[in-house]
Amino acid sequence: MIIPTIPTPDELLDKGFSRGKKAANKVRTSKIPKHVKSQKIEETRVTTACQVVKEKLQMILDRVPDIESLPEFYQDYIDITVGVDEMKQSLGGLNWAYGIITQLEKDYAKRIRRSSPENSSKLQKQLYGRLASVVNKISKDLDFLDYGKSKLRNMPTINFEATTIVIAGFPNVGKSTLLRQITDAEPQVADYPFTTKGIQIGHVERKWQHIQVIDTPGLLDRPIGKMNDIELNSILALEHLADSILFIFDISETSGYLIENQMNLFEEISNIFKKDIIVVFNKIDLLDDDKKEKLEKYKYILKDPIEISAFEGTGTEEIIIRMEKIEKNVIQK
Ligand SMILES: Nc1nc2c(ncn2[C@@H]2O[C@H](COP(=O)(O)OP(=O)(O)O)[C@@H](O)[C@H]2O)c(=O)[nH]1
Ligand SMILES: [Mg+2]
Repeated sequence: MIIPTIPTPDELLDKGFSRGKKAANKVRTSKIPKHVKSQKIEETRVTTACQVVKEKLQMILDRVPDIESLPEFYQDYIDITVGVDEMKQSLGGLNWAYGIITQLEKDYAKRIRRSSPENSSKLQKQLYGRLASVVNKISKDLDFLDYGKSKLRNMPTINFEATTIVIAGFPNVGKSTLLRQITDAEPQVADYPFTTKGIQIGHVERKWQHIQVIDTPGLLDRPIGKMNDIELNSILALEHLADSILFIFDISETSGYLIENQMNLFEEISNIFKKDIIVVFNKIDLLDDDKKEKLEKYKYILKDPIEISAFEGTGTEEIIIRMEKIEKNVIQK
């Protein structure tokens, strides 16, 4: 998400004060009748300082996207990562400051115009004090936006037109290997809550279709039953995106997980994601005859999964053919 650079209160004020001073100096050297010159100098100083601060606040308010108009996935993402309410509150703080400064500016400009030369300088100082106090009051809002900027810097870039497949399966079953095998070029690596290394998004380009495949290490590779609410929310955000889940079994069990355990995770994921699941049996290159027999039962239960070796690249074309047939979720993600 594009949040512009967020200044500290001091940076905001320094900018306002120094521009105010410059503008005032211009007035000082101009040909203005003596009896109104002091007032004009101070009025200029006051309005310039206020306007500079306001412009900066307005620029931030304009550039931060309206969270409610973002796709649901991003709203969830922002909520889990930094909190939508806190974000809105901070923006609200900036808005509040903008309004107050507008009032102060008007009020003091008027009072200075009507004042004596001596008084005009007093009023200017008073206004600067009040401006500083307003800006310092939004110090925590500016801090929060700056924190949000850093937390949201590496958000996943999602193509909402594309058919989207999310990969699940225990660690070491071959998820990354498959992603590299079927998608082209380097996958995009983006931050995602509760993933240790972030998520990876790979792309498959077919004639009329764009498919994006997402791997989420640390999220859809462990029992869901024990997760807390925030962890579950970060899974549910993926549900907005996924047109289908690709569940990978390591049928060689060399990853260290028995097929029975892998079935448990499969069932948890089927219950959470009300979607079609493409079931893949990986590492067929490592099968001995004993294993083959054990598998017959699971092949039957799972209705003929696609058998592949992600490592050797066999069987993977069938996965893509299945992906192409997925009905794209046309509801806003
Ligand atoms: N023999 C064989 N090894 C595989 C296959 N797929 C993955 N592997 C290996 O299994 C290990 C874990 O794979 P990886 O893709 O990192 O699993 P992930 O944790 O699910 O992403 C790596 O050493 C891979 O080379 C396969 O089809 N056959
Ligand atoms: Mg991996």
